[in-house]
Amino acid sequence: MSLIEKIKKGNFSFEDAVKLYDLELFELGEIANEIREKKFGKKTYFNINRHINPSNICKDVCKFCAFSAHRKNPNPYTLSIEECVEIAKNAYNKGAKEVHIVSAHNPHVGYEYYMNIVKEIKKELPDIHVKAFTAAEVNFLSELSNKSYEEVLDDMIEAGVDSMPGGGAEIFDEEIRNKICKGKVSSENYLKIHELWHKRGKKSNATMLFGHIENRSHRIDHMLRLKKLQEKTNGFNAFIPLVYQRKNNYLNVKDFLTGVEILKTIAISRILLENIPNIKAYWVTTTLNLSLVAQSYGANDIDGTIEKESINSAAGAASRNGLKLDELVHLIKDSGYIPVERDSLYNELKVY
Ligand code: V47
Repeated sequence: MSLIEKIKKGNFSFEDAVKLYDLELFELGEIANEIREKKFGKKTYFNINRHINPSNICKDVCKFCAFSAHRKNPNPYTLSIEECVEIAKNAYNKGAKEVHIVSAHNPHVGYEYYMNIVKEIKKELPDIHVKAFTAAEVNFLSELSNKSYEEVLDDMIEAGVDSMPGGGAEIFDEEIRNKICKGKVSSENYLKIHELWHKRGKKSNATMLFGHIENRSHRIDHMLRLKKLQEKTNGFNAFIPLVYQRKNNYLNVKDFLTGVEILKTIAISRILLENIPNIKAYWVTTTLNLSLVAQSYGANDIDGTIEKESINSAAGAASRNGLKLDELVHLIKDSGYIPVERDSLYNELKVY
C-alpha cells in the first residue's frame, strides 16, 4: 500500500506520518485541499473578535516569549478589571462577538482577578462570547489557589467563560518543552485540562508552536497526541499551528522556516487531524499573504479582525492593530475564496 493510501485509510505508523514531509508540497496540498473542500468547499471562516491581554507580568520564563515583562521588554502592566470591561464594551459596540482573553501568569493580582474579569464583562455584555484562559493559565490558577483543575474549570464556567483558547501547547515533546518553557504546564496536564473541559460539554482549540528548535518528528508527535484526545472527547474546534516569531526573546534560533515548510505543516495537519473540524492559518503568525495561500493547503479559517494583539506582535508579528473587516473580506474574496463570518463555535453568521 502506498503512503497516501495508508494515511487515507487511517492505517499508518508514526514513521509513516513523518514521511509525509518527504512528499512534494503540491502533492500534499492536493490531498489536504481535497479534505478541506469536502468539508467546507471554498468557504473561509473568520470572526470579529478582540484580544485582551490583561497583564504581562509572569511568574514563568518561556524562552520564546517576548510579551512578558523582562529585560528585553521592561514595560510591566496590569489592566484593571474596569479597563478590561471598557475594552470589551468598545469592541462589542464596534461589532465584536468574541473577546479572547489571555494573560501572563501574574502571581500578584490573585485568583479572583482572573475570574472577576470574566464575571464583570459578562455582567455588562451577556451576549459576547468569552474565549478565555489557556490550559497554561488554568494550571497556574490551580497552583495559585490550591484548587484542583476541576474546581478552576468549574469556577471559569460559573464566571461565564464559554470556550477555551488553544495557547500554551507549544510543543508536547518533553525534551524540547523543557528547553523552551521549563516550569510551564506539562504536556500531559495540558491535554488533561482540555479533556476535563470537554467533559463539561465545552469546546476548545489547540495550538502548536513550530519553527524554533523542534524538528518534523516533534510536530507529528504533537499532532498525533491531539488526534488521540480528539478521538476520545471530540471537543476541539480548531487546530492552530503558530509560526514562531523571532524578535525580543531568549530563544537562539539560527534557521527559520521556509514558506514551503510552513505550508507543508499546515497541509499535514489537515491530513492527519481529519477529526478536528477546522484548521486555522492564524494570519498573525503565518503572515497575511501566506495565510491566504494556506487556504489552498488545507486551512479553512484565518482567525479574525483581532483589533489589538500583544503576545505575538511583541515578538515581531504585524498584528498590533489587528485588521479591518472590509480588508479581511476583500483579501479572502480576491484570493478566490468565500469569506464567511462565523461565531466562536463555528456557526455561520454571514456569507460575504
Ligand atoms: O500560547 C508566544 C504563542 C500563544 C510566541 O485558540 C508565540 O483561537 C509565536 O494561543 N512566536 C498565544 N508564537 C496565542 C494563541 C492563540 C492565538 C490565536 C487564536 C487562538 C485560539 C490561540 O502564542 C502562546 C504561545 O504559544 N507565542 N510567543 C512567539 N515568539
